[in-house]
Amino acid sequence: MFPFHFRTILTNDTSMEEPKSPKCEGFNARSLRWARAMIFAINEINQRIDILPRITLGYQIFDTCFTISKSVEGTLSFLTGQNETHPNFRCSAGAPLAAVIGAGGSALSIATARILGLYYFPQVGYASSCSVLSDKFQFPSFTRTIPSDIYQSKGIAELVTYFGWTWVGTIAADDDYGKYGIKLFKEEVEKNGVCISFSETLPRIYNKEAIDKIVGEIRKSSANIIIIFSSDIDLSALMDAIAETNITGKTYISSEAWTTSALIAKPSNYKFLWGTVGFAVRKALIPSFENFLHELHPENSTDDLVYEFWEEAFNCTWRTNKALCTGNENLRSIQNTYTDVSELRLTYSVYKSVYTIANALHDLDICVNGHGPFPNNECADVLNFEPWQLMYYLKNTKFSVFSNESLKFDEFGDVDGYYDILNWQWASNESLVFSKIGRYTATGSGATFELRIDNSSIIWNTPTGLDYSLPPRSVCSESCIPGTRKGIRQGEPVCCFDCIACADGEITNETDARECIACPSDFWSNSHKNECVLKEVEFLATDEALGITLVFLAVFGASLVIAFTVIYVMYRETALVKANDRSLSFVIQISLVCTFMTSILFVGKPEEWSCMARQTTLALGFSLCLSCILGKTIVLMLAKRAAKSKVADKTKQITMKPLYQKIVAVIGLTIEVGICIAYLIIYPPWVYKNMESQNVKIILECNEGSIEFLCSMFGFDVFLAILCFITAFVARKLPDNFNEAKFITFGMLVFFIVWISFVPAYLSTRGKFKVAVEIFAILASSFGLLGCIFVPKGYIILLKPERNTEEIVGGRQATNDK
Ligand code: TCR
Repeated sequence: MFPFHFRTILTNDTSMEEPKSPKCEGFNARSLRWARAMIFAINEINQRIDILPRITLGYQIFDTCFTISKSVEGTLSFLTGQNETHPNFRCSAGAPLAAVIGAGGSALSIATARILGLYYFPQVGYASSCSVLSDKFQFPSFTRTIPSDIYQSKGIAELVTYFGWTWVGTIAADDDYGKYGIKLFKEEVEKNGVCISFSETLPRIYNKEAIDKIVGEIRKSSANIIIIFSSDIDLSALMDAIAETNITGKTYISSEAWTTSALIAKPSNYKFLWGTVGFAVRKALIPSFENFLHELHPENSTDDLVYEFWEEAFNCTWRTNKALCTGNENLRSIQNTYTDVSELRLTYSVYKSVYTIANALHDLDICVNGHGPFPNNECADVLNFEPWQLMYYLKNTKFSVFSNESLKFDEFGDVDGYYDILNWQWASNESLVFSKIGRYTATGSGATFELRIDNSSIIWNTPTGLDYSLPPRSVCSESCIPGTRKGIRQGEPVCCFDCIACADGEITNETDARECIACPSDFWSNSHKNECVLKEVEFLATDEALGITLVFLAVFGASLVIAFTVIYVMYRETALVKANDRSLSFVIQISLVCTFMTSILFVGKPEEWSCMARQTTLALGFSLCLSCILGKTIVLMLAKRAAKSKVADKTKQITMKPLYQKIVAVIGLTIEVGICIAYLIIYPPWVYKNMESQNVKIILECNEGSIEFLCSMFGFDVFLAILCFITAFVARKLPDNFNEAKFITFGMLVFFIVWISFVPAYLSTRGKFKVAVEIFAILASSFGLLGCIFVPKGYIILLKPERNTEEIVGGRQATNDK
């Protein structure tokens, strides 16, 4: 059974007369070649002495018109041996019927196989590749010489994955071949994360609107790869429409049925179909087949079909007078689909079908009675056998054609998958050639497969049309680089997504990541968000400019204090030094050195010990300093009172003075030491990695432990300072040559101003600058005290020695005494 025509002519059915078999139209020269291949193979077998030596094979050819009803009709008339309702499995000449070859497309084979299956009548398909035909429950007597589409669909899916296309369109013919082929393809490809942009079905009967809709879909879609599963006959209308609308830059992936079809690969389609990649079944050179094709001539044939072909081929007619066919036309002088033997693929499949049946028959013929497979070890008779008996041999036959391909059928009546992968390339003469660029082989329903592609031999039809060697891209969204993640687009396929940059502190280190990963707590994302980098540890280091400056200032301050000590020691016998309790001044100097030096403890990497030491030594230093000053000011204040009340008790005062001062200093220091010890024992400060306040950095700082203790510690200092201030303020107006109280008042004011402004500055800075602010405050207040208490005295001692006399310095005491 061969589709010599494309379609039946639609007739208006009336139920008033007996139904007639419809007529067919649209001559298909390709299938004439197939039929000729069958005849050629049968002739060949009849001449061979190694296959069926005593038997002559015959044939009967039916035209299916590419229509189910016509195929069924052919099957019935074949089985009944003309117009009888009951099959007698004899042909019109009385010889037994062996098998059916056909019926072309899958839809037709499915229909006929259902009837033939009833009788278990052997059927060998040469073009019916649909996967459902492997179902031996439904089609028990069907075998085929073309591989099942399971292989082809998987192969195309493999190809799509191979080239990284994730966004493709599909077009299927509206028959079993197209629908099942695309279904299998989709199933396969979706496993690999490929998305289908559009999925269209070709209309069975020409329908302009449906075709236009598909064309619109192709044009609209961003998919550059379109997979078409259809026979050439169904596809040609769409291809003509595409040729008219000039859609270029798309690459079509063709199924076996149209890969090498002259109906599609025609010059008007070249400019948008070049670059097509397609699957094709095995090809062969059949020796002397070309000559056999040329032998076809109306004179030595009684068949109408040959006359029709002649008219078609030479564009003449046998009936009217215009352009009459003469019979002298020569087939060798023309080039058409029929005479073209360059791509004998399905033709070869037909050829193999004939050989399959002949070999099965041969096996049946050579059966030795008593060793046969049937009950009682009987054999079947070649001249009179039952269909199921041949079926037995057909299933088990195994042979080789042209010695390079051995044929055997699996339990489903299928052969192994073998496909050439062809690429439509421009030839030098402006035509297209089908160039082999690889192959796909598979067995066991595609469980094992091999895809081989020679990338360099492919000519691609890319949308940009620039580099023919570069495979086109067909993706909905370009993949997301590390540092970004896929963001789903609501209501769109998974292949369409946005790339969203990771948030700070999160990274992705692979392409197409679904989620960003948060960095571990010590780490932070780099600027590209593709790596977690160790957070920078921040503290006020000794080797940076700020740290060095502060340390320098601290050392400078301390040396200044020491310089004053030296001066005091050198001038210890002078009036000014003697007048101000020497030992107390010395203690104040020590405490100032101490506060200057504690600021160094704030610089550098915080350690457990430095955290504990820094605040306490600072507080101790200040309390020592302030309580000494307080001692002084209290004495000054008392002196003033005495001066005022004029109740002078010289001896009492002179003896009370140093003692008073020292007691006050010792009390102040003792209280502060007590607080400090309690602080360090109960709730000491510790080193703390601050990760919260700044994301990119870890701030290494001292956590002060108990705020209460800290406050009471400094609170006591403040208390001392206030007392100093008040007492000094009261004593400031003492008529004195050298008015110490005035300077102390002034120094306390500086102290307050510095520490009051310290609070907001400290609270509003972060990181290492917080520490720097504190150091500034320490240095400023220490310099303030130094400046107000010692500098004026130093000035007099060094630069105004004439005022450093007993009379002038002691004027106060003189006044007091008076
Ligand atoms: N299987 C198709 C029909 C078909 C065909 C072809 C038709 C195949 N190859 C080549 C014309 C030319 C493959 C089917 O329907 O199963």
